[in-house]
Amino acid sequence: MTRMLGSDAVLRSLEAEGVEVMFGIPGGAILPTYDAIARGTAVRHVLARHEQGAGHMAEGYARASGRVGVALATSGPGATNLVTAIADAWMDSTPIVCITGQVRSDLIGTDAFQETDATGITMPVVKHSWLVQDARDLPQAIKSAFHVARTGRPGPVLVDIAKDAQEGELNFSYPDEVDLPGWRPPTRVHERQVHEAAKAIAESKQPIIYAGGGVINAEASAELLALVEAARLPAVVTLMGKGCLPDSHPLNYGAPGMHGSKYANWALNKSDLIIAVGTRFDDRVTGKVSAFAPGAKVIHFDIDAAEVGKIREAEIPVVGPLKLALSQLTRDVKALEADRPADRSAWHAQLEEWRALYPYKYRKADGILKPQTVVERLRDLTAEREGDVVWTTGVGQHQMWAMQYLQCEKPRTFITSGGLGTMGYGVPAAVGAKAARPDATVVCIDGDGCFQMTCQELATAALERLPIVVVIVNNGWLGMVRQWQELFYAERYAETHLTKQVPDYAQLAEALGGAGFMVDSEDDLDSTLQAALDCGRTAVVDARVDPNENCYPMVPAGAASVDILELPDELEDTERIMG
Ligand SMILES: Cc1ncc(C[n+]2csc(CCOP(=O)(O)OP(=O)(O)O)c2C)c(N)n1
Repeated sequence: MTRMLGSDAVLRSLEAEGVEVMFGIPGGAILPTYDAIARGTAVRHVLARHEQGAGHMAEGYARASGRVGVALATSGPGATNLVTAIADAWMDSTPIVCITGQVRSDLIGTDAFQETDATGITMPVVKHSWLVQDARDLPQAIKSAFHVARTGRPGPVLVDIAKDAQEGELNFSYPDEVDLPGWRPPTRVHERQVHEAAKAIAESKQPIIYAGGGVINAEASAELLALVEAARLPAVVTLMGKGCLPDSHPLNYGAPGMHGSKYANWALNKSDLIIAVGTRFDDRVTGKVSAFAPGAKVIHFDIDAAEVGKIREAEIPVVGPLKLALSQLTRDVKALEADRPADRSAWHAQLEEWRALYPYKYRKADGILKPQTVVERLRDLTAEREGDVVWTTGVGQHQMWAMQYLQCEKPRTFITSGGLGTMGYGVPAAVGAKAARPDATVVCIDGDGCFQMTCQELATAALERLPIVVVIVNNGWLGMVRQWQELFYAERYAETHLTKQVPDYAQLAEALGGAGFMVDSEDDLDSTLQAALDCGRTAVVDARVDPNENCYPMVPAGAASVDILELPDELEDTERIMG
C-alpha cells in the first residue's frame, strides 16, 4: 500500500492495466490527473485536438490492437464531445475506457461551471459507468471498468471522476479481482447446442456462414477458417467482419448487404442454413426482414444472448465465446463429415456462377478519375505490404468502395464505423491505429465531407509522430446523400454540394503539419499515391474524382436484399452534375 493522491492512483491503475497510450485533452475538472501526468507516468499521452478525435483514436487503437483503448477528457463540453465516439464504440462493440473529470462532488447537481451529467448522458451507450466521488474508490472502479470493457461482448465504459476525488488521498493497491456480481459473461458453450448445429450443417444442402465483427473481437479468425475448410463451407463476411477470413479465400464470398455484391446477397438469401457467427442481422444486411432468406434455418453463435433472436429467430442458438464454440463445432462437423461426407457441389457451382455473373463493376470514362480506380490502385500499390497495412475509412460512398475493392487478408486491418456510421471517424481512427501498429502503413480512405469533420487531428498525427496517409476521395459532394437524392428524391440536391476546391486539401494538409498532394487524372494516380505512401510523413492526397459516380450494387432502403440493383446499363436519365 502506498499513500498517494487520487490523480496518481488513476495513472498507477492505468499502468497496472498495461495501458501503453491514452488519447485526450485536459481541462479544469481533469487537471489534477494531468498534473499527475506531469509528475510522470509510463503511459504515453497523445494530445488530440477535439475530444471526439480522442475517442475515435482510442477506438482505432482498440480495433487495431485488440486491447482496450483509453480516452481522457474534462467535464462538460469535454465529456459531451466524447459522446459520439462512445456511441460509436457501443454500436461496433469496441472496447474503450473513457475517463472524464467531473466538478467537485459538493457541486454536482448545482449547474456548476462545466457540469454535465456525463454518466446520465451516456447511459444508453455504455456497457457500464462509474461516478467516483471518493479517491478510495478509484482503483476498484478502474479495474472494473477495464474488466467490463474487454470481457463478454466488448464495448465502451465511462469512469467519471469528481475533481475532489482526484485531489483526495488513498492508500493505493491495485486489486487483483473485480467484485461485480451483476457481470458474468458466458465462458463456455452448450455442448448439445453445438452438436445440434453440427447436425444441421451435415444435413444442409445450401449452407452459408454469415460472419461479422464479433469474430474479430473474439480473436476467432483461425477457428473460423478451420470451420470453413473442415466442411468446405462458403461464407459471407460483413463490413465489420472484413479481414476475419482472408478476402482471397476461394470460399469467401465477401460482403452482403446494401452495397455488398449481388452474389453475396443471393448466397445468404437463397441458402437453406445460415450459420451466423458474431453478427447481428443488421438492417443494412437483411434489407426487409420479412423477405430475408425465407428458406433458411438459422444457427446463431454470439457471446451476447441479447443479439440471438433479436431480429431473426434462431432455430439453434449458441451463446458463448466464439473461439470455443467454433472449435467445438469444427470438431463435431469433422466427425459427422468423416462418417457421411456431404455433397454440396451443386451449391458451390451455383455460388461460383453468381460470382462470375455479378462481379463488382464500374464504367471508366476518358479523362475522368473514377473513385473506384483510386481504391483499386491503392490496394494494388500496397499489395506487397500485405498484412502491414491498416485501413480506416470515413462514412459514405468511399467507405463502401473501400469495402468492395480492398483486399484484407488478416483481422484488424480494416477499421470502419459500421453501426453508427460516424462521419469523421477515419482520420482519428487512423491515428489511434498507428499508435497501436507503429510499423504498419496506416491509410485512411476518406470522403471530402468526412475529412472536414475531424481533419484537425492531422496536427495530432504530425506532431505526435504518428504518420498516416489520408486519401480523400474528393467528389465535391456529400456523395452518399447525393446518391439517395438522385435515386429516391428525384434529383433534388438539397444542401449536398461541397465543391472540390474549398478547402484546398493539399494546402490544408501542409498547414496542419503534413504533406499535401493533389491528383485529378488516372495517368498521375500511381505516382501521386506512391509519393504519399513513401514520404514517411503524415500525408493527404486530394484525389479529385467523378462527382456523378454512384455506388452499386445497391439495395434500396426497405427493399428485400435479394432485389439488389446492379449498375444500370445507361446513365442517360441523370444529367451530369457539376463537380
Ligand atoms: C456525423 C454524420 N453526419 C451526417 C451523416 C449522414 N451522411 C452519411 S454519408 C454522408 C456523406 C458523406 O460525404 P463524404 O464524406 O464526402 O463521402 P462520400 O459519400 O462522398 O464518399 C452523410 C452526410 C453521417 N453519417 N454522420
